[in-house]
Amino acid sequence: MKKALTRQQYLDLYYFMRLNRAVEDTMVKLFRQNKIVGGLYSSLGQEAVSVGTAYALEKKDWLAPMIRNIGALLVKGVPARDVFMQHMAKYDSPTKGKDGTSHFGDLENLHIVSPISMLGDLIPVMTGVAIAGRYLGQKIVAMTWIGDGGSSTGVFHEGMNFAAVQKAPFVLVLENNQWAYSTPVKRQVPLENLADRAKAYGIPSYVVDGNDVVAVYTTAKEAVDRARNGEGPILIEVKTFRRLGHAQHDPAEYVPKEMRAYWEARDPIALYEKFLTAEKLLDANSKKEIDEKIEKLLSSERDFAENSPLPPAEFAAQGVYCTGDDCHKVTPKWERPLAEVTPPKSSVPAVWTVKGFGSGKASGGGSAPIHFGDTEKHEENGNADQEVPEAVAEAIQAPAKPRPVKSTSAKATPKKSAKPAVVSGKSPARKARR
Ligand SMILES: Cc1ncc(C[n+]2csc(CCOP(=O)(O)OP(=O)(O)O)c2C)c(N)n1
Ligand SMILES: [Mg+2]
Repeated sequence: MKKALTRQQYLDLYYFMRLNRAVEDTMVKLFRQNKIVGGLYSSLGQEAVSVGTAYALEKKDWLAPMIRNIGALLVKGVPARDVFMQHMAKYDSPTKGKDGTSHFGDLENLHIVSPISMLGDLIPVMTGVAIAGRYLGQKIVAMTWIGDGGSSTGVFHEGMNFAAVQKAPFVLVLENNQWAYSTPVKRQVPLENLADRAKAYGIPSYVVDGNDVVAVYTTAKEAVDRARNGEGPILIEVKTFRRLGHAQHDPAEYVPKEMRAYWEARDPIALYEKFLTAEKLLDANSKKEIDEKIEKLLSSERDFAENSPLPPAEFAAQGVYCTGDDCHKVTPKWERPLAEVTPPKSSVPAVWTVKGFGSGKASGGGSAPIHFGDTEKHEENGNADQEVPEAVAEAIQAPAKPRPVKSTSAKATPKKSAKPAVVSGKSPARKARR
């Protein structure tokens, strides 16, 4: 561990790792008392991953957690009581008892997208969030996590390719904890470093020790800064270990004893305490203060959760299907005024022209009359004289020199010029492919 952070940052990382572990320890107790509804997953030994990565985000940034990322929720500002109540299906929980585990988000304030159970599906979703932020000129970064097992799904590859070609400000943390349920990583992917998957998408990647919170944080911070500065998506492989079974029901007897012993000796909190003590950032007194602060906080958060009622029986039938205005007014919450999403306000110019939708340059074509702005007419198509819908006719200009390459780059020049809109290698799509 290198010393490079402020004292407050070091102590924050420590506090959140401790809080993460204490929240999950409390939930194990609740589970054994039969107060948790559904499964309970654990991130024991992986706290440095959730905390170190989420701590690299700014308040305006977006994240979407997976099952072992309660630490990331806590860093982003979710109160422990919400995590408890959600798992206990209480009426005051974010989903009012309709769903368990961490299946909740907060789009309004904390910028959290709810987890999706289908592994990998958050990758294209968060890529969309990242691109939306760019359109709105918000300079945000979107982050999500995926396991070693989840990195073998089809949607992982589709999503990463899409993020790469769009140069989305997106950071994916690949949490390699050596196991996907009872399958060891070597039995499901023939790579030493899962970060190598990034090569297929032409994007940068890092490999980092997931039990060293300072290394995780500094790597994530660099990745987040790069993504924010327009370098496109970045993959971080974090090597760590799932210390318990897949969930509470799984004793994980299939894990070799030596492997477990190796990683138990590398507990991220114990390692960090050693570092903080050696650097004189933590002594017995300040440790005791933190112990007491967390104990007091969680005791009241747990009381609140336990005292919250279960949802009334009749609520089970409500809010399941939306029936329109008699359920609630369906309004597009995320609709933006046209002026906000088009130049000069948006950071990326719209690149095709349809009446009422921004401005740009379209190219005509028989079967698909509206292409992205930098797509030139295909020479062989010979469709220059084919009919073009009225809506786009006025915007269509013949490119000076036909090229057979189609690009979906979002960078185009909305000026009335005879030159092809994109000729330099500066487009996000082109750069990403290098
Ligand atoms: C597409 C898909 N396939 C299978 C599952 C069932 N499933 C849930 S978690 C899990 C194991 C995931 O392992 P990994 O991605 O390594 O994450 P970890 O549990 O180790 O954090 C499986 C197979 C699922 N949720 N989605
Ligand atoms: Mg795994």
